[in-house]
Amino acid sequence: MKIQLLAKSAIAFSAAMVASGNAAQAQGFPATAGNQTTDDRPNVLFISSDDLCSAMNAFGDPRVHTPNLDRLVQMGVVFNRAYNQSPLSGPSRSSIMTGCRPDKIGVHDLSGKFRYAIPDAVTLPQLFKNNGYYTCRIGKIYHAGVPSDIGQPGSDDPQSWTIAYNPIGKDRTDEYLLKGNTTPGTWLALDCNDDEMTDAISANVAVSILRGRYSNVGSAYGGPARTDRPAPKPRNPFFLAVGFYRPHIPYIAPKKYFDMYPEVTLPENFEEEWLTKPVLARTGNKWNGGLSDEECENSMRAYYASVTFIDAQIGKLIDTLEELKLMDNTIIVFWSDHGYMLGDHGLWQKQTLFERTAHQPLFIYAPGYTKGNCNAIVELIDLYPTLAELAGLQTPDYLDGKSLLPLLKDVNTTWNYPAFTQQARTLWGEDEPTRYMTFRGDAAFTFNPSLNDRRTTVFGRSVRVDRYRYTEWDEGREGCELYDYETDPEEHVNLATDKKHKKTVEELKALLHSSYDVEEISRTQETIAKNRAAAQQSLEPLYPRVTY
Ligand SMILES: [Ca+2]
Repeated sequence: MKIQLLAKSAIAFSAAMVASGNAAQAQGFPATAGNQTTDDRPNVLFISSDDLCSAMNAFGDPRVHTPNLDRLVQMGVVFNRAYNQSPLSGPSRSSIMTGCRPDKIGVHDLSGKFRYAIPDAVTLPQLFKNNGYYTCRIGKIYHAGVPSDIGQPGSDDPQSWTIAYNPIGKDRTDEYLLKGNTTPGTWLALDCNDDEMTDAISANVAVSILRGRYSNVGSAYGGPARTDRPAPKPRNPFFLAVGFYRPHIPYIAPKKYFDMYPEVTLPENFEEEWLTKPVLARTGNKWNGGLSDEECENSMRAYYASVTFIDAQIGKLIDTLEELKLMDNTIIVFWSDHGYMLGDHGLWQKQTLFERTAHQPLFIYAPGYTKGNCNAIVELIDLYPTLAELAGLQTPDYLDGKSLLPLLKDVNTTWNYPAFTQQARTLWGEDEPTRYMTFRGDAAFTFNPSLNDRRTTVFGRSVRVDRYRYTEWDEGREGCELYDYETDPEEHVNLATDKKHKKTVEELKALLHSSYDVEEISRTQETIAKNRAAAQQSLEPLYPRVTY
């Protein structure tokens, strides 16, 4: 399916809006425990990390130290098989925050905006804000270029927040010291304290906001904290979104975190396996970017160091919830926008439809609900209805996800849903080289897709079920993939053309095709073109870009 961007007629998108201000009472929460607001509805601490795969102890990989996440996952539900809807920041984050698949909101690249498809969308934090919550963003929640948008709002959605902060730290200002290559990833071990780093500043801002809301912090004129009287209770609960920028490239962390990883091991791979996979399944035309094992190991070490650095910042947030006695009425969510290739299949970074990037960590702690490991297949679009139901908020009727509350009550409850993930590829001619080009005969594609009127964009679409993953590139015209995780957990053997799996391929093909409607997608693109033109004044730019 090729995307055509020129609008011929306007097709209105039907989006029923949420009823605001009529929130039902939250379910499942102890009524009086902890340091509550005068409003008994639960708080939400919404923590995200950028480009974080599940390579860490808390999510089953003991090679990477995560003592604070280890502590957290003892309290709630770890979703072992959670999948994103597109392994690229812009589409994935737009999908998570609107609760819609990328096709419905027409966001497939880094410049897409969901409000072009659904101008009156009510985002997840906006739903909470509309229902009386204090909603706050710190750092990267919607798409922001890293590192270019650190300190900037990026593609933020101001309607979502009561207030937003854009921290900037030494990692941004010392980038001139970077080492390594863009692929697999530039890196830097900084001789600095955590608190000089952007993500540590984000955590510190969050801590200050929480203490400001729940502690007796003293007068505005420098007087001492009034420990002789109880802290005032805020009138409304919070939805606090703390979006960390790391471990996204450049992999930067204080040196002490690098020292924790004197040795790393690259995955065992077989270059010949590329011969069995469609060309569009890859994001490069050179195995490991043509780099030596030592260069790849340096990047892997830096990635691991960045993950452990992020873990330390998460520790500050948990400590503060405990200090302020907020654990009994605060939901904690931890997610990443997608996974990450660390040399798997000779590839690095994202924008593939292999398990390593379609999958990412997901953790939910909800007081009064269960804890443990959940093996059900879930999607990141499920977060929106889940959090809304936990807080007793009525959702818009156009959401694509489903509430995970049954799994938060019983991780083993019957759950038989597939997960769908897609990735756009914009094709280029040989006469227009880009540094991310991957040749395939007389054409090539860019690492970052770019939907425009001059180039053709095609999709890879993938469905994950209990045992298999089935993927089509350009609806099969550019190849198909089938992996059997029971016999081949690392996806070395593509079984799509194996006659013994013909019936499985047919079933999964039908399931995959049922997940999207080409005509509806085309209508959405027409709506986007119309709304983009009509809303030029109000939607662009959301913020002027600041030059330091
Ligand atoms: Ca990302």
